[in-house]
Amino acid sequence: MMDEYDYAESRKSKGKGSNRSRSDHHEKRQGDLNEINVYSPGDAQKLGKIGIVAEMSPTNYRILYNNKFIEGIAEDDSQKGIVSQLVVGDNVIFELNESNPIIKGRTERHSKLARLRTDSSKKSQAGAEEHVIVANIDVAVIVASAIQPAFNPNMVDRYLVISQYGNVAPILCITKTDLAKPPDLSMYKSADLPIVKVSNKTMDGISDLLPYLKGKRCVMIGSSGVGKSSLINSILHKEVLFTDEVSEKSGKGRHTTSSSSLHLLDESTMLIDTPGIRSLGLWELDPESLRLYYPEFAEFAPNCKFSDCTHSHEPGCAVKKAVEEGFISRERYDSYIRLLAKLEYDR
Ligand SMILES: Nc1nc2c(ncn2[C@@H]2O[C@H](COP(=O)(O)OP(=O)(O)OP(=O)(O)O)[C@@H](O)[C@H]2O)c(=O)[nH]1
Ligand SMILES: [Mg+2]
Ligand SMILES: [Zn+2]
Repeated sequence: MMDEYDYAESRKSKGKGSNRSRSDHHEKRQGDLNEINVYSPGDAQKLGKIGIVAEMSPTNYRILYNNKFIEGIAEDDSQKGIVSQLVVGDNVIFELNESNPIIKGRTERHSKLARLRTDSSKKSQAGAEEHVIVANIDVAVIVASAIQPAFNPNMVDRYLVISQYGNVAPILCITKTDLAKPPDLSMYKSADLPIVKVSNKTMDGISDLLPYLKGKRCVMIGSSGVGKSSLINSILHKEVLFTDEVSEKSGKGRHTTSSSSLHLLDESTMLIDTPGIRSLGLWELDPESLRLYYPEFAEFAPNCKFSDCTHSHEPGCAVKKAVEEGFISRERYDSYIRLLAKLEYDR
């Protein structure tokens, strides 16, 4: 069971260098007024206390420091500007002013969940706009319900792409097994994706999920109403998060959770709840943007015979050649082709 973790860890360290340059590139675009200072973890140690952003609004934030949550208020425009550039999971450097934490900067992000969008004038890697949702995550629990809302494999594939792009190890968690039989999941066999089936009503399967989460920073992602907040409540054995019924009329969730928040299972295990991801815009993914989530293609793509090559059926495709020669993982390429076909079909 834990082997899957090793796989994830090894992917992570392998991808590290390229990931850093990618985020640095995008970080430059993010700040408008005063850009937040970004430090290496080593430098950060010397500059102040380091905490983790656990929750935030434009003016208020909560920082996890030494196993305790500290509340903060952004009192001036400079602090508000800094706070606007942070996401839950960011490691922040801060000093205490009276009891209010003043944030000096953050460390580099070693992983993230982000939405990418192409600049409509350019369809290249360089034209990608990145919007980070959570940072420094080890595990993304892709939550999908067996029913209410109906299981949607296209959504699962979108979340898989987003987690892999961000260096986050995905797990699939099927909820509401008390209401319906779990869907056919045989298509994920080759994807090396751990799958756990649970019920937040009966608590069946919750203990199977724990080994994947222990000691990690985990985030729950998935459509509204699938039971992300309920799952965190189940794991913590208490109702820390508000949940609400799925609409009877539409069978969809009501976007009950409106902002991300971080919760502690124990000192080293963090569980982050997120809003139904559709409201974050992660839902939209067009076939042309898909390749942006596979940055390992970028090095080879300029050598494709056709400049608008989709790397699927075209002759003289340098990406396909790189897969054959072992420079690009076959697994990643197969997931790209599978999702590309779906996105084109959906269009
Ligand atoms: N029967 C059953 N109901 C569940 C289960 N998990 C969640 N629910 C119910 O599904 C509804 C939605 O659950 P939430 O936890 O609010 O869903 P969410 O994913 O957090 O939704 P958003 O915050 O809108 O993104 C609630 O009424 C829950 O009680 C389950 O395993 N079994
Ligand atoms: Mg919720
Ligand atoms: Zn190609």
